[in-house]
Amino acid sequence: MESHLPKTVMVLGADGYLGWPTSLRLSAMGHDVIAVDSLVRRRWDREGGTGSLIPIRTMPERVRHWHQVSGRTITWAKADLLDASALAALIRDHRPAAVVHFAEQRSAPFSMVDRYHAVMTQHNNVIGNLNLLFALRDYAPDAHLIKLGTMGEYGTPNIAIEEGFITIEHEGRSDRLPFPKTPGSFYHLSKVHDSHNIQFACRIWGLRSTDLNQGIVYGSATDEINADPELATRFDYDAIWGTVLNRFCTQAAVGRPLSVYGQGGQTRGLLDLRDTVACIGITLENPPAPGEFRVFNQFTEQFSVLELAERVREARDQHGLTTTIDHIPNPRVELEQHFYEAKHQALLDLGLQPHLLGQTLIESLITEVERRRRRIRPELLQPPDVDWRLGRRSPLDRPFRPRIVDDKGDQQSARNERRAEPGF
Ligand code: NAD
Ligand code: USQ
Repeated sequence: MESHLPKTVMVLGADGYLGWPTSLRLSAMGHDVIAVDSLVRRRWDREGGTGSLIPIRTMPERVRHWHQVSGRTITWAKADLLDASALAALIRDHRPAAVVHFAEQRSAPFSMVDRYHAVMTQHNNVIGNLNLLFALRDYAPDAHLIKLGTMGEYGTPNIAIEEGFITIEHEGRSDRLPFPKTPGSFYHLSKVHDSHNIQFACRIWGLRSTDLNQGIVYGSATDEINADPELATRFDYDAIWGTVLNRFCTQAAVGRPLSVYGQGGQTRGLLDLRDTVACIGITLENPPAPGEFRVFNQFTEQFSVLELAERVREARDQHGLTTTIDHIPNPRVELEQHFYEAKHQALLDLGLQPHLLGQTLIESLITEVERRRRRIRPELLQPPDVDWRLGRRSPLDRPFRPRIVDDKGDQQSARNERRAEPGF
């Protein structure tokens, strides 16, 4: 899809699983993409001993290679959203028409390790997002902020989930209010705080924003990556960063049992990586009005965790391969049997054509993983050692000294961040 109106678009978190393929897609659409990332995720990997199954290039290599194969330029800038002045300078210098904000700590288990990780997650996400709101107010108030939220903001209420808002009648009066939120981790809570801050900024400063409450993403392919594997994005499979279907496909590829937590009745919205990049493109082409805060639920199908495991098992059965499913004690505090019905109409109405999860897709994902079989580190497929009630369970090989992330100015925070205790 080529854009009718090429724009300057800033992608924050451009080195990540979703940010990189989105940067490629937006550039392919004809937009001028400014790719920004602090590279903190690569640091968290180094410190925690995790890593992408699919090898990924550095950001300078990525943008250079994209230029060679497409002739298009993605401008790369290393910056931390916690550094308010650096972020404001970027917004001031580029005056983007839109900002796509992926740049957050995105793992629920990582945020539940201990007090330090909970504070660090909320500090990174909430303060980074606040810094962005102020930079937009001051230097690009008309820009469209496309913010990645999460379906997990809503939790699993016993009523149908609307797209962001619900009309409530109470004591004879009625109002359209934000849908109630019951998130399941300190990470998911950080997204709720972001949503409130963005909605407030739209109300008081007239900013415009789309909050994309996205489900769990799976897959590693997009049109741009398929055309050139050198442009690959990261693929996580460990118990901290690996999301459920990517993890099950990796387990299946090496003949390990699929790790269903508890009964597996936990139901979630999911989508293909190709649909993530399509949704961002569609959202960008259809901006909200000034002052408008709108919410789209960004997923295409809902499955229980056990259904996902069974789908993977069936796909393997087709090839005469036996896959077992393990029910391991659930380290999280979450409902394992519950009602779930989440609306997701807005993006379909704007033209999204979903790629649905079929056996062929699961097989191609497993085949992609099998190609990297030798890079799979069995210890990363172990059950998680982060428990929602107790934090990290395994003994540490040295005393853990959590640091306080203070708020004495951004530089100080950034320094604390760099000095902070490694990983988990
Ligand atoms: P990721 O960890 O692969 O990428 C996030 C990127 O943001 C990393 O490259 C990291 O270095 C960068 N970053 C983090 N904090 C930063 C900061 N303060 N300043 C600058 N850069 C920073 O994660 P992802 O899977 O690509 O997720 C991207 C976004 O989408 C996140 O906000 C996440 O909450 C949301 N999301 C992801 C999924 C999913 O299944 N992956 C589902 C729903 C929502
Ligand atoms: N689960 C298993 N086995 C596993 C891994 C997970 O049973 O090996 C279960 C979990 O208990 C949970 C479900 O699968 O019930 C989803 O877990 P997940 O790790 O795939 O997803 P989650 O922690 O919710 O987080 C991921 C992304 C996050 C994003 C979120 C979207 O890491 O950035 O916001 O998906 S959503 O779930 O809609 O909130």
